Amino acid sequence: MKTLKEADPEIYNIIQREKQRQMNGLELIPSENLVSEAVLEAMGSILTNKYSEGYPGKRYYGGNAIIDQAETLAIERAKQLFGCEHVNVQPLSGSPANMAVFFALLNPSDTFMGLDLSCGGHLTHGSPVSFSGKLFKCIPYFVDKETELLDYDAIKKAAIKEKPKMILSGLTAYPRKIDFKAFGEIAEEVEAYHFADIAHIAGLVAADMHQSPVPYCDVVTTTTHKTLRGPRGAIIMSLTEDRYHDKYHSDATKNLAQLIDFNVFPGIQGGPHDHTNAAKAVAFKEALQPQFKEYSKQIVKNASVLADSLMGHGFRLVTNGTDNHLMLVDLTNKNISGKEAEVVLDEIGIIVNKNTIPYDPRKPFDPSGIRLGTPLLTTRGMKESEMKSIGDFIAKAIEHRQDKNILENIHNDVLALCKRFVFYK
Ligand code: DSN
Repeated sequence: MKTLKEADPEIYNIIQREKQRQMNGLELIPSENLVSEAVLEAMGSILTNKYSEGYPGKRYYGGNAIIDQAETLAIERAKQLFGCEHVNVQPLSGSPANMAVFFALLNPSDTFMGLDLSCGGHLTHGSPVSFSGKLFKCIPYFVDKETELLDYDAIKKAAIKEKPKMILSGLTAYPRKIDFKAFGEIAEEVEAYHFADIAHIAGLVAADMHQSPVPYCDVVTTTTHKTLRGPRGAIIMSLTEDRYHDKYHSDATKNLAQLIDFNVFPGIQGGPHDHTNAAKAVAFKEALQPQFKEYSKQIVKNASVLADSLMGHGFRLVTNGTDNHLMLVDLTNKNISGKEAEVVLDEIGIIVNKNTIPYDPRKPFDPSGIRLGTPLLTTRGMKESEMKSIGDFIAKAIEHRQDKNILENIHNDVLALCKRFVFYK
């Protein structure tokens, strides 16, 4: 970054300091990852200079023949990776991708079902503070109070009663596998669209470490920067034909794929970010390599070992464990809130996020839990033994949170571990 260093030392220094922070800490936020130098280079390329409103072969600006090739590569690789019929690679991020799907499938005030935020859903799955809850009627479903698992019978009963036009499956803080087939069957029974948001688990799906929703869905969205390990952004996958066209779109002339595209651009976005879309193509190529399967397997193994390590120290995990990349720790029995734990851990270089647990008696800004995940540390090359140590560090730090000397010692252990796994030199 020689040029940046000279032109804008302030920003250059901020980037250097953030790089040091990323390398000197243990980032356990399950939605974060580290992208390759190749992805960074595509993102930082001159493709950022172009305007390309429209789609390959149908642009509103001249000079797009080369950009068309990049976007087409991204589309074709995504199709290969997920085995889907149609892909739109232009969404700027997960929320806009979801918004385009809502606008494509529903009319304002239409009813849909989504997993409540407090039980592991996302803001765009019907929260009253998001467009999804403001413009549409959300009937939330919840996890079972005892098992903390999705209860497919209860979801089916609610679907039969409420007759939603769309059922949204997906998670941001649910530590178990999702049965997309079961969701698909429920949706089919009530003639609702099935829309899955696989932002968190897309990398696991691509690597066959999680059931794919693609055969059981009308539409699937994912961000590209979480387990998929690409640039910040999103894609929308869909069937080409609209299964419920006559029922819901009898006056429309577009099939499902065209509806999705039309609602991304011109519906909610203008020009695509061609540099990011090229970086998506690079990340999809990486995810198509056999090493990516190994990486995804290791994410899940690491999460399982970290979960066991924490439970061994007396932490209660929501659902008593994990079978994906993340876990939710209920801190109630440790007499510390999620917010306090986040701060204590931050001070010793362990980065987590406070999170509600299902049926949390506390408020979202100071909830009972923390959420941890292993995609980023797995990218750094850490394996089972490091996960076991990280569980020990967390337990010791929380137990001795008033003891500055002990905290300093753990911080030194964290730094020593980080130095063994430097990703960005
Ligand atoms: N903000 C993301 C997460 O952390 O789970 C969801 O989009």
